[in-house]
Amino acid sequence: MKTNYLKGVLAGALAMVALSTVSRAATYDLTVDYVTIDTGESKTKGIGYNGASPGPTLRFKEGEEAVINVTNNLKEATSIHWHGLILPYQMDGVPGISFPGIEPGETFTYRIPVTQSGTYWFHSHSGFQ
Ligand SMILES: [Cu+2]
Repeated sequence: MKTNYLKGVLAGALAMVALSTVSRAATYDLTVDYVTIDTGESKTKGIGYNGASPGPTLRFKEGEEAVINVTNNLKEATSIHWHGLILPYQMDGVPGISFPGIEPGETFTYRIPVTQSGTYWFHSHSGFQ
């Protein structure tokens, strides 16, 4: 009886180790919005992410796949370029070259295998956004 119990505990522990080595995707939902940018000295209209500028910090772990759903709430096409990230060219976010851009009301899903560490920034690659 006790042996069976120990076997069960061991199997459970092995299953947990196996699960922890599986790379999971970090998923984010981003909206692109018209926002008011307040510098503290002046206010101006601009474009932000999830209703704010600067937008949120996205955190990923090396070895996982980042999934970022970007919904365009603007009245014009937009895009996101992941500055400095090594990624498949279709995910590079340059409209007319690596993908068609994100039209108003549309959602585009970026899928990025995270193969590096560091701190980077993302920005639009559409017009003067
Ligand atoms: Cu850039």
